[in-house]
Amino acid sequence: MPASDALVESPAETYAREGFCLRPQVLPRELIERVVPRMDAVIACEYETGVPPKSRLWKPGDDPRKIRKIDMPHLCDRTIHELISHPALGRAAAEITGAETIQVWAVQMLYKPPGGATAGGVGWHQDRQYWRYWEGEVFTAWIAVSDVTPEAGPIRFVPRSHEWGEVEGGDFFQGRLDELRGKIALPNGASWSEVEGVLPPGGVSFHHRYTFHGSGPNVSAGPRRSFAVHLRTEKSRPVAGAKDYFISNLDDPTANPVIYRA
Ligand SMILES: O=C(O)CCC(=O)C(=O)O
Repeated sequence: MPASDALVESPAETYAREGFCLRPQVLPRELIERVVPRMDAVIACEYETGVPPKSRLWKPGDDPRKIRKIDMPHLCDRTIHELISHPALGRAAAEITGAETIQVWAVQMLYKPPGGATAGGVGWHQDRQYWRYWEGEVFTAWIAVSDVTPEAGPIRFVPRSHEWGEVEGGDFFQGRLDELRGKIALPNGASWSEVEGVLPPGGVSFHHRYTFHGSGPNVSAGPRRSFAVHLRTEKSRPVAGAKDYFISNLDDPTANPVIYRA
């Protein structure tokens, strides 16, 4: 091996150390281009399959400055399903975790309108705080559908925060990031820094369930379009006795496709 190759870190090493990694080229551009109008259809409550999403925080007529968060949009639309179950996503997820099996267990469509409103932001949080019904290896792949520049309100990751365990104070729904940051009590010796997940269309970031992340308003000229795809490996299981929609359908390949097997 040439000496220079030994210095190049793998995405798996970055993910393990920092709690996140960025993969700028994962999904085909032609698929991304086909997904854009399908997102608009779902936002407009037009469901190709006739099946509505599990839930939606925004509907036509609501405040246009607010983020559109729609859960399980792949139930509504075949092209969105093709995207979130694409084998390249499964391979990239397996590469960073070393997993034998990768399964999708939840999807959020996130459309952040331009205009820079605070209501478009996502507050600092750890995904784990919302996932009480899982134990073991569950994590997130975030797919950029638009060009996610620094102006578009990219995700901001706090490097190495996945080593802190669970920390009180996070809130996805509180978009005033500076205010929220003051309420998060860091463990002794921990320090807070932020890295922006800037990605082109078709790029993907992966983050650990304990990694603190959030995102500010979109001050670019167009919408920030993305999907947060929540994944599990064979090293995860529903908590015994827990009940939740997201662990009730794991044998259903439409809702919860397996996207990688070694
Ligand atoms: O899209 C964002 O800005 C945040 C998404 C998020 O919280 C997640 O993917 O877990």
